[in-house]
Amino acid sequence: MKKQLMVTWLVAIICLLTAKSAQASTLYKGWSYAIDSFNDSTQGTPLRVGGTDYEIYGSAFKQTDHNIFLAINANTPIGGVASGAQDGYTRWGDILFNFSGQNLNTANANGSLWGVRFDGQNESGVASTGVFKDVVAKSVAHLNNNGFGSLGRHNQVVQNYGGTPTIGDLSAFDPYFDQSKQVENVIASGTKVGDIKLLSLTELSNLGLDFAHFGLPGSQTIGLSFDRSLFPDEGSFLYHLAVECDNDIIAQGGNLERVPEPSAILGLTFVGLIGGSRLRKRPHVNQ
Ligand SMILES: [Ca+2]
Ligand SMILES: [Ca+2]
Ligand SMILES: [Ca+2]
Repeated sequence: MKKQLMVTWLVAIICLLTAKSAQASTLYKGWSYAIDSFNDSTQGTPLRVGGTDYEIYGSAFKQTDHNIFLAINANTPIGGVASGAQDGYTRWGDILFNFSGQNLNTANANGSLWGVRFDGQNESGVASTGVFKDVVAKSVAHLNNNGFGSLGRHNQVVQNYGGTPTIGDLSAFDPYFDQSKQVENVIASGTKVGDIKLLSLTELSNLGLDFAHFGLPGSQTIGLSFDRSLFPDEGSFLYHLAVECDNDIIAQGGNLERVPEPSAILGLTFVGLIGGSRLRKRPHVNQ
Protein backbone atom coordinates (compact mmCIF):
# COMPACT_ATOMS: atom_id res chain seq x y z
CA MET A 1 0.00 0.00 0.00
CA LYS A 2 2.84 2.40 0.87
CA LYS A 3 4.54 1.61 -2.44
CA GLN A 4 1.31 2.26 -4.36
CA LEU A 5 0.88 5.54 -2.55
CA MET A 6 4.43 6.57 -3.36
CA VAL A 7 3.95 5.76 -7.07
CA THR A 8 0.70 7.75 -7.10
CA TRP A 9 2.44 10.75 -5.56
CA LEU A 10 5.36 10.50 -8.01
CA VAL A 11 2.97 10.42 -10.98
CA ALA A 12 1.07 13.38 -9.54
CA ILE A 13 4.29 15.37 -9.06
CA ILE A 14 5.53 14.55 -12.58
CA CYS A 15 2.15 15.62 -14.06
CA LEU A 16 2.31 18.86 -12.09
CA LEU A 17 5.87 19.62 -13.27
CA THR A 18 4.97 18.82 -16.89
CA ALA A 19 1.88 21.02 -16.76
CA LYS A 20 3.82 23.96 -15.31
CA SER A 21 6.67 23.75 -17.80
CA ALA A 22 4.20 23.86 -20.71
CA GLN A 23 3.08 27.35 -19.73
CA ALA A 24 4.98 30.32 -21.04
CA SER A 25 2.97 32.77 -18.94
CA THR A 26 4.46 34.46 -15.89
CA LEU A 27 2.79 33.98 -12.50
CA TYR A 28 2.69 37.02 -10.22
CA LYS A 29 0.48 37.56 -7.14
CA GLY A 30 -1.98 34.84 -8.18
CA TRP A 31 -2.41 36.02 -11.79
CA SER A 32 -0.82 34.44 -14.84
CA TYR A 33 0.38 37.06 -17.35
CA ALA A 34 1.03 36.98 -21.10
CA ILE A 35 3.02 39.91 -22.44
CA ASP A 36 2.59 40.99 -26.06
CA SER A 37 4.92 43.07 -28.22
CA PHE A 38 4.57 46.79 -27.50
CA ASN A 39 5.00 47.74 -31.18
CA ASP A 40 3.05 45.27 -33.34
CA SER A 41 -0.24 47.10 -33.91
CA THR A 42 -1.06 48.99 -37.11
CA GLN A 43 -3.47 51.82 -37.86
CA GLY A 44 -4.49 54.38 -40.46
CA THR A 45 -3.31 55.88 -43.71
CA PRO A 46 -0.48 56.66 -43.90
CA LEU A 47 0.22 53.54 -41.93
CA ARG A 48 1.45 53.81 -38.35
CA VAL A 49 2.99 50.82 -36.60
CA GLY A 50 3.30 50.42 -32.83
CA GLY A 51 1.58 52.23 -29.96
CA THR A 52 -1.61 52.84 -31.99
CA ASP A 53 -5.21 52.83 -30.74
CA TYR A 54 -5.19 49.04 -31.35
CA GLU A 55 -2.05 48.16 -29.41
CA ILE A 56 -2.46 45.24 -27.00
CA TYR A 57 0.25 45.02 -24.33
CA GLY A 58 -0.74 42.11 -22.14
CA SER A 59 -3.42 39.88 -20.68
CA ALA A 60 -3.86 38.02 -17.42
CA PHE A 61 -5.77 35.01 -16.14
CA LYS A 62 -6.71 33.89 -12.64
CA GLN A 63 -8.74 30.97 -11.32
CA THR A 64 -10.27 30.54 -7.87
CA ASP A 65 -12.67 27.89 -6.56
CA HIS A 66 -15.65 30.04 -7.59
CA ASN A 67 -14.52 32.34 -10.40
CA ILE A 68 -12.44 32.79 -13.50
CA PHE A 69 -10.93 36.23 -14.01
CA LEU A 70 -9.54 37.73 -17.21
CA ALA A 71 -7.85 41.10 -17.71
CA ILE A 72 -6.38 42.99 -20.66
CA ASN A 73 -4.02 45.96 -20.89
CA ALA A 74 -4.32 47.78 -24.23
CA ASN A 75 -5.20 51.10 -25.89
CA THR A 76 -8.65 50.09 -27.22
CA PRO A 77 -11.53 50.89 -24.85
CA ILE A 78 -14.71 48.80 -24.61
CA GLY A 79 -16.93 50.37 -27.28
CA GLY A 80 -13.97 50.74 -29.63
CA VAL A 81 -12.56 53.69 -31.55
CA ALA A 82 -14.05 55.61 -34.50
CA SER A 83 -12.50 54.24 -37.70
CA GLY A 84 -12.98 53.51 -41.39
CA ALA A 85 -14.84 50.29 -40.46
CA GLN A 86 -18.15 49.60 -42.20
CA ASP A 87 -20.03 50.29 -38.96
CA GLY A 88 -17.83 53.30 -38.15
CA TYR A 89 -16.07 51.70 -35.17
CA THR A 90 -13.36 49.19 -34.57
CA ARG A 91 -14.19 47.42 -31.35
CA TRP A 92 -12.92 44.41 -29.40
CA GLY A 93 -13.29 40.90 -30.75
CA ASP A 94 -14.38 38.05 -28.47
CA ILE A 95 -11.98 35.95 -26.38
CA LEU A 96 -11.76 32.53 -28.04
CA PHE A 97 -10.71 29.58 -25.83
CA ASN A 98 -9.50 26.28 -27.25
CA PHE A 99 -9.29 23.27 -24.91
CA SER A 100 -8.85 20.70 -27.68
CA GLY A 101 -5.08 20.85 -28.19
CA GLN A 102 -5.80 21.20 -31.93
CA ASN A 103 -4.85 24.20 -34.03
CA LEU A 104 -7.41 26.96 -34.50
CA ASN A 105 -8.59 25.84 -37.95
CA THR A 106 -9.30 22.28 -36.76
CA ALA A 107 -10.95 23.24 -33.46
CA ASN A 108 -13.07 25.83 -35.25
CA ALA A 109 -14.14 23.33 -37.92
CA ASN A 110 -15.20 21.01 -35.09
CA GLY A 111 -17.17 23.77 -33.34
CA SER A 112 -15.30 23.01 -30.13
CA LEU A 113 -14.18 26.51 -29.17
CA TRP A 114 -15.46 28.45 -26.17
CA GLY A 115 -16.06 32.20 -26.39
CA VAL A 116 -16.29 35.12 -23.99
CA ARG A 117 -17.99 38.23 -25.38
CA PHE A 118 -17.40 41.38 -23.28
CA ASP A 119 -17.92 44.26 -25.77
CA GLY A 120 -21.71 44.30 -26.26
CA GLN A 121 -21.51 46.54 -29.36
CA ASN A 122 -19.02 44.50 -31.38
CA GLU A 123 -19.80 42.48 -34.51
CA SER A 124 -20.11 39.14 -32.75
CA GLY A 125 -22.68 36.72 -34.13
CA VAL A 126 -24.32 36.24 -30.72
CA ALA A 127 -26.89 38.61 -29.25
CA SER A 128 -25.52 39.30 -25.77
CA THR A 129 -22.30 39.35 -23.77
CA GLY A 130 -21.45 36.22 -21.79
CA VAL A 131 -19.75 32.83 -21.91
CA PHE A 132 -20.50 30.52 -24.85
CA LYS A 133 -19.70 26.89 -25.65
CA ASP A 134 -19.79 24.92 -28.93
CA VAL A 135 -18.48 28.03 -30.61
CA VAL A 136 -17.75 28.47 -34.29
CA ALA A 137 -15.70 31.62 -34.82
CA LYS A 138 -15.34 33.97 -37.80
CA SER A 139 -13.18 36.94 -38.75
CA VAL A 140 -14.70 40.40 -39.14
CA ALA A 141 -11.32 41.99 -39.97
CA HIS A 142 -12.33 42.69 -43.59
CA LEU A 143 -15.41 44.61 -42.33
CA ASN A 144 -13.15 46.69 -40.12
CA ASN A 145 -10.79 48.19 -42.65
CA ASN A 146 -8.09 45.49 -42.58
CA GLY A 147 -6.44 45.69 -45.98
CA PHE A 148 -3.68 43.18 -45.20
CA GLY A 149 -5.79 40.14 -46.00
CA SER A 150 -3.83 37.70 -43.83
CA LEU A 151 -1.93 37.29 -40.58
CA GLY A 152 1.26 36.56 -42.53
CA ARG A 153 1.01 39.81 -44.46
CA HIS A 154 0.30 41.82 -41.28
CA ASN A 155 3.32 40.27 -39.57
CA GLN A 156 5.47 41.12 -42.57
CA VAL A 157 4.33 44.76 -42.70
CA VAL A 158 4.96 45.20 -38.95
CA GLN A 159 8.49 43.88 -39.48
CA ASN A 160 9.01 46.13 -42.52
CA TYR A 161 8.16 49.14 -40.34
CA GLY A 162 10.61 48.08 -37.62
CA GLY A 163 8.12 46.41 -35.26
CA THR A 164 8.49 42.99 -33.65
CA PRO A 165 5.25 41.03 -34.04
CA THR A 166 4.33 38.52 -31.33
CA ILE A 167 1.06 36.88 -30.23
CA GLY A 168 1.39 36.95 -26.44
CA ASP A 169 2.74 33.58 -25.29
CA LEU A 170 3.19 32.53 -28.93
CA SER A 171 5.44 33.61 -31.78
CA ALA A 172 3.64 35.67 -34.44
CA PHE A 173 4.39 32.78 -36.82
CA ASP A 174 3.18 29.96 -34.53
CA PRO A 175 1.41 27.23 -36.55
CA TYR A 176 -1.57 27.47 -34.17
CA PHE A 177 -2.75 30.25 -36.49
CA ASP A 178 -3.19 29.99 -40.27
CA GLN A 179 -0.84 32.62 -41.70
CA SER A 180 -2.67 32.65 -45.02
CA LYS A 181 -5.90 34.24 -43.76
CA GLN A 182 -7.26 36.75 -41.29
CA VAL A 183 -7.53 35.28 -37.81
CA GLU A 184 -11.02 34.45 -36.51
CA ASN A 185 -11.81 37.12 -33.94
CA VAL A 186 -15.50 36.90 -32.97
CA ILE A 187 -18.07 34.22 -32.22
CA ALA A 188 -20.15 33.34 -35.30
CA SER A 189 -22.43 30.99 -33.37
CA GLY A 190 -22.47 29.31 -29.98
CA THR A 191 -24.58 28.28 -27.00
CA LYS A 192 -24.68 30.68 -24.08
CA VAL A 193 -23.88 29.08 -20.72
CA GLY A 194 -23.82 32.17 -18.48
CA ASP A 195 -23.07 35.82 -17.91
CA ILE A 196 -19.89 37.77 -17.34
CA LYS A 197 -19.34 40.68 -14.97
CA LEU A 198 -17.10 43.60 -15.93
CA LEU A 199 -14.79 44.61 -13.07
CA SER A 200 -13.63 48.07 -11.98
CA LEU A 201 -9.97 49.00 -11.60
CA THR A 202 -10.45 48.94 -7.82
CA GLU A 203 -11.92 45.44 -7.91
CA LEU A 204 -9.05 44.24 -10.15
CA SER A 205 -6.47 45.87 -7.90
CA ASN A 206 -8.04 44.24 -4.82
CA LEU A 207 -7.71 40.90 -6.62
CA GLY A 208 -3.96 41.50 -6.99
CA LEU A 209 -3.90 42.42 -10.68
CA ASP A 210 -0.74 44.42 -11.37
CA PHE A 211 0.02 45.21 -15.03
CA ALA A 212 2.31 48.04 -13.84
CA HIS A 213 4.70 45.40 -12.44
CA PHE A 214 5.41 44.44 -16.05
CA GLY A 215 5.60 48.08 -17.22
CA LEU A 216 2.54 47.79 -19.47
CA PRO A 217 1.64 51.30 -20.69
CA GLY A 218 -1.85 50.68 -22.15
CA SER A 219 -4.39 53.45 -21.56
CA GLN A 220 -7.10 50.83 -20.89
CA THR A 221 -7.28 48.06 -18.32
CA ILE A 222 -10.29 45.84 -18.90
CA GLY A 223 -11.25 43.06 -16.51
CA LEU A 224 -14.08 40.58 -16.19
CA SER A 225 -15.14 37.54 -14.23
CA PHE A 226 -17.54 34.64 -14.58
CA ASP A 227 -18.56 31.63 -12.55
CA ARG A 228 -15.96 28.84 -12.45
CA SER A 229 -18.66 26.22 -13.06
CA LEU A 230 -19.42 27.59 -16.55
CA PHE A 231 -16.10 26.31 -17.92
CA PRO A 232 -14.79 22.72 -18.30
CA ASP A 233 -13.73 21.06 -15.04
CA GLU A 234 -10.07 20.85 -15.99
CA GLY A 235 -7.61 20.88 -18.87
CA SER A 236 -5.04 23.02 -20.61
CA PHE A 237 -6.21 25.79 -22.91
CA LEU A 238 -5.05 28.45 -25.28
CA TYR A 239 -7.08 31.58 -25.81
CA HIS A 240 -6.60 34.44 -28.20
CA LEU A 241 -8.09 37.89 -28.46
CA ALA A 242 -7.85 40.50 -31.20
CA VAL A 243 -9.40 43.84 -32.02
CA GLU A 244 -12.07 43.53 -34.77
CA CYS A 245 -9.55 44.58 -37.44
CA ASP A 246 -6.97 41.95 -36.36
CA ASN A 247 -4.40 44.78 -36.23
CA ASP A 248 -3.05 43.28 -33.02
CA ILE A 249 -3.57 39.84 -31.46
CA ILE A 250 -2.62 38.28 -28.12
CA ALA A 251 -2.78 34.65 -26.98
CA GLN A 252 -2.28 33.02 -23.60
CA GLY A 253 -1.95 29.41 -22.57
CA GLY A 254 -2.92 28.01 -19.19
CA ASN A 255 -4.30 25.14 -17.24
CA LEU A 256 -7.69 24.88 -15.58
CA GLU A 257 -7.44 23.00 -12.32
CA ARG A 258 -10.32 20.90 -11.05
CA VAL A 259 -12.00 22.40 -8.01
CA PRO A 260 -12.14 19.76 -5.25
CA GLU A 261 -15.74 19.06 -4.26
CA PRO A 262 -16.51 18.78 -0.54
CA SER A 263 -17.73 15.19 -1.07
CA ALA A 264 -14.43 14.28 -2.81
CA ILE A 265 -12.42 15.67 0.11
CA LEU A 266 -14.58 13.67 2.55
CA GLY A 267 -14.08 10.57 0.41
CA LEU A 268 -10.29 10.99 0.41
CA THR A 269 -10.33 11.45 4.17
CA PHE A 270 -12.40 8.26 4.52
CA VAL A 271 -9.97 6.29 2.33
CA GLY A 272 -7.11 7.73 4.35
CA LEU A 273 -8.72 6.64 7.61
CA ILE A 274 -9.31 3.09 6.35
CA GLY A 275 -5.77 2.93 4.98
CA GLY A 276 -4.39 4.17 8.28
CA SER A 277 -6.38 1.71 10.35
CA ARG A 278 -5.23 -1.20 8.08
CA LEU A 279 -1.61 -0.13 8.49
CA ARG A 280 -2.03 0.03 12.23
CA LYS A 281 -3.67 -3.40 12.31
CA ARG A 282 -1.00 -5.05 10.18
CA PRO A 283 1.51 -5.78 13.00
CA HIS A 284 -1.23 -7.70 14.86
CA VAL A 285 -1.95 -9.81 11.75
CA ASN A 286 1.72 -10.63 11.35
CA GLN A 287 2.19 -11.66 14.97
CA1 LIG B 1 0.92 44.41 -29.13
CA1 LIG C 1 -16.77 47.29 -36.17
CA1 LIG D 1 0.40 41.00 -30.91
